[in-house]
Amino acid sequence: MTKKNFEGADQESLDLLKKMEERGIESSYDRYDAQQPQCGYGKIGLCCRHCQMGPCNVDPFGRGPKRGVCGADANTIAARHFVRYVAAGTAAHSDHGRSVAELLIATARGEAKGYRITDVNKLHEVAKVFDVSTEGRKTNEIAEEVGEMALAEFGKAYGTQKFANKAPEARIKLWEKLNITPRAIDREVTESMHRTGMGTDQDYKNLIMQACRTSMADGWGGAMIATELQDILFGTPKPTRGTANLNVIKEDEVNILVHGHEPQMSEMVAVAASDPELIKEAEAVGAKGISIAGICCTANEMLLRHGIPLAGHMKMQEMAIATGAVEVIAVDIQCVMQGDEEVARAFHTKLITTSPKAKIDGTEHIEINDENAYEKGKEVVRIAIQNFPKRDKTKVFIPKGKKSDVVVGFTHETIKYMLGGKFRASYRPLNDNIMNGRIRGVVGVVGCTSSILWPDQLPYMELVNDLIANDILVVQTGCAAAECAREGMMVPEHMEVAGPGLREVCEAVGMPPVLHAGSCVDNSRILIACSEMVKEGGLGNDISELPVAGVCLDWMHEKALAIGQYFVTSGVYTLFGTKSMVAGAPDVDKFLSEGLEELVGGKWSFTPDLKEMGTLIKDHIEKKRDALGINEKKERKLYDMEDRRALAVD
Ligand code: SF4
Ligand code: MSK
Repeated sequence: MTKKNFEGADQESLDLLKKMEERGIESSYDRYDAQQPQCGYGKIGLCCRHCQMGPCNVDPFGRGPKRGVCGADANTIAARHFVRYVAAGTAAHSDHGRSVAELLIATARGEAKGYRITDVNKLHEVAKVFDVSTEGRKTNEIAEEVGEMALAEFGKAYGTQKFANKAPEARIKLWEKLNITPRAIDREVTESMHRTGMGTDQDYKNLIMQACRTSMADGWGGAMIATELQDILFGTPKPTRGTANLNVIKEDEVNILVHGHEPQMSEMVAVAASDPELIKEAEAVGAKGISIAGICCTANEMLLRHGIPLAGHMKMQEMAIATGAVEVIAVDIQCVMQGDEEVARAFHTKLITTSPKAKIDGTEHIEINDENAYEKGKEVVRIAIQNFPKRDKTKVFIPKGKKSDVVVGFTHETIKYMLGGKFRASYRPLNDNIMNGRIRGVVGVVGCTSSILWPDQLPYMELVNDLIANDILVVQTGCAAAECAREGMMVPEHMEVAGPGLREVCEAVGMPPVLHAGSCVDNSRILIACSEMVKEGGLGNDISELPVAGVCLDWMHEKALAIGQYFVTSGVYTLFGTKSMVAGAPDVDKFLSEGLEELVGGKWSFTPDLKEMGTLIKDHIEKKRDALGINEKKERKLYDMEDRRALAVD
């Protein structure tokens, strides 16, 4: 059960939860409590609802049924459960990617008013991946063909995902040998659904191998398409300053929260909010201006590209509305709680859904598509302005606490430029610093926040500080990144917490020891960064040889499992901060945590114990360093000019 202490870390969230309780407004924490005790079978993967002879449960202690009505055993039921999670996560990221491909085509054809091709270099890079010729062609022509090629990745009859060719050669060969190179994205999701239905695939290892292939249709397919094409349209993020926490919501301005995942809607709302005519209208109703702030991964997208403030991560969405100072919360897809509607109703706030794929009963729906986004974005802003005078000032409560500064925007391109310099962008200095031990390794700390943990529990902060103190560079995305951003960990000054080696590198380059790389789909950036590290040389021939790991602590969404699975299948040791979701089937559990490593070089660990997790990560990194032969004691050489040049920023 949730412990309802209202004093502690993340006091801003706690203050708002207290206010919500005083006002009788239900939060996700109340609903989590109301759900207790949750189904024990479901928690460990032993509940099957895949046909009407069920639901079937298998008793993990052997006292009850050992099989479902159809004869499916614990391994089959748990593995099918796992595969369906991965397929759903892949579908979510990939459908997002498909929308971006469609938008790129519409933009290239001049059918999407307000959008433009922002990063032409990126367009040319992606054109190479899709074998689209660029010679003597206009940008729009190239963009249209790149968009068409990206769209074809979803349903092509033959061949495999083009972006998978960005992996190191050894990895590509391994995937081919295991027959897990992802084919068409829709095909992998469809096949997963098929194989997990009643009476089809009933071999847990065979099922998990399909989870491998499906997840890669996400990481090296749909999610990578989303990220790369968003960069073409909206710009590849560069180091940018911003602020983060609930109190970015402004007392004297029209406040609009943008929430969800696809930047299409939020970009246009942001553009509309800077329209001088609308600013005048806002002033006419007594506001000092129009303020946009983000929630969830939309917040990450907007913060990284434009420095637009981040109000909070997933589990803070209801609290942000409960400030009573939000005129409109405009949402698109994924991680939007239906509970927002009830909280908004307790205030003057209008919750507006904008995607035809994601409506909420009882809310206003303004459909935003590629053609009308700019006009509809203005409509959303205008609704917020007209709603401002209805704000009940007696209900407004914006917590005073900290507003953290952040420096964000560390894509794999930025890391290359920052470390290598503009004219010789390269991963060489990063690899060298890993080889000489100043940096022991790199860990991606990514993924969700959930209402299972009360706000004063800050697992990401604790783990990340432990890692950087041990000279491990941390790269973050998603809500995990938002938690550390709010906690003020994404500024160069946070290098104070880092170990001496990492601090030395951060000082030389002027970068934070915790790098914000973007939203959930941007985990694909981490795959590319790992591949580039391998290709740079000195750290083995495959991603599985690198001293790296991937972590998600407070995971809740199916997307997080898909991400974890594609990290594992790409050769990365991946740790999740809960008990195993297939704990009821020890064979499946063992296959995920041991068997897979023999096949794909990556493996899973599940543990809610943060200390244990820290130890597992550090031991793994040292083991990889030993295997690479870079742990042999070398005399610590003082920084010479050559080293300094290698680290210099232009
Ligand atoms: Fe039960 Fe088998 Fe149907 Fe699942 S597929 S609900 S185990 S009968
Ligand atoms: S929003 S999927 S809670 S990271 Fe991408 Fe955050 Fe997880 Fe949703």
